[in-house]
Amino acid sequence: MSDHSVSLSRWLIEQQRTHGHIPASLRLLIEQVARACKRISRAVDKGASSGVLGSLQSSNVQGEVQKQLDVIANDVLLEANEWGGHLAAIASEELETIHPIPHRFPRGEYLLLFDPLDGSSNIEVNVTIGTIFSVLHLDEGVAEVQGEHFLQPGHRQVAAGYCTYGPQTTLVLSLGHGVSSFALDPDQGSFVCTQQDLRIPETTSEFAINMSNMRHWAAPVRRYIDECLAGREGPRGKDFNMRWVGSMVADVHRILQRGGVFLYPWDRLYPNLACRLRLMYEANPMAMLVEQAGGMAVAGSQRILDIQPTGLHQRAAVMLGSRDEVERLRQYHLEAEEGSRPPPMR
Ligand code: AHM
Ligand code: MG
Repeated sequence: MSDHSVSLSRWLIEQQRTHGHIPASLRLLIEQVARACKRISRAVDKGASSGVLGSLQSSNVQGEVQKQLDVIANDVLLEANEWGGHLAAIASEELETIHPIPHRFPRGEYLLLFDPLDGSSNIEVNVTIGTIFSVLHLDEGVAEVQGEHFLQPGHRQVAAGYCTYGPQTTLVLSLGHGVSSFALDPDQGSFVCTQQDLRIPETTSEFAINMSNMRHWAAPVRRYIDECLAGREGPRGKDFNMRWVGSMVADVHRILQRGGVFLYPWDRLYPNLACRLRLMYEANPMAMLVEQAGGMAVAGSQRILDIQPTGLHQRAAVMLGSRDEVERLRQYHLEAEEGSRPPPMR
């Protein structure tokens, strides 16, 4: 199914016929998220011409200055998803507490989490940004949804995805049976399936990290990057290339297409925050996509999807991408934890 004529709606129906695992309410949820992403894409496209660029006076729960488009994207996602009867509650990187579904609408069985506009520092410079989302199932028998009901480890995600707003608007999605990619056809105004069963190459010689934080990294990450930088003459015996967009969606999208490894590790720069990226809105959905595409995602020695969350807005170290490199990083962290350091792997 890669004739570019299969719409997202048809793809969802065909997935259900093939696997029998997609309830109608989950289909509606995905379609509503996709519809919201189309509206956000339009707002991003219009950019300066419609006066939506620039910062607001407000800060979000993370203490970060909000951009106008952060707030617009958040409102669009809330508005598109609260009326359909498929959700019990919503959590957003931009909101301090959860957003229960208003009583005037029926309540559904799913929980939706999102980072409405990832990479927002790139908005003004016209570099790819995106929306990241994660879907969980609400446990049975919950009368009133609270923040604690969202605190499920990432391996319990029912679906995860992101939409990039760049040269093309691309939706990448997993419902737990592989990863598919959809391009927004601007003529039809609909997403069409362009890639099925995306696979991340196991080996790579490309890494993505913010090198300016090098002095703040922990020893295993320093060791890994030092060895990459040593190139052909070093212990890895090959040269590496580096890319860093500064939008996780864009960096992960590149890795899903051609391999690579993405690192936002713990560093001393954010000692009180314990890392830059958020577990529930960024690390978990991306880890699910990467694992579903045959890659790996760890926070050090631990698999990201096994972290038991303790807070809605908690942060996590993120190392994900091509299996061989992420496994090496995991080994380096294990060795550091055990206090031994055998000769570097080749
Ligand atoms: P945001 O969700 O507020 O945009 O922050 C997350 C972004 C990621 O997309 C990106 O990988 C990282 O922050 C970039 O960080 P840095 O500014 O250190 O390069
Ligand atoms: Mg983000």
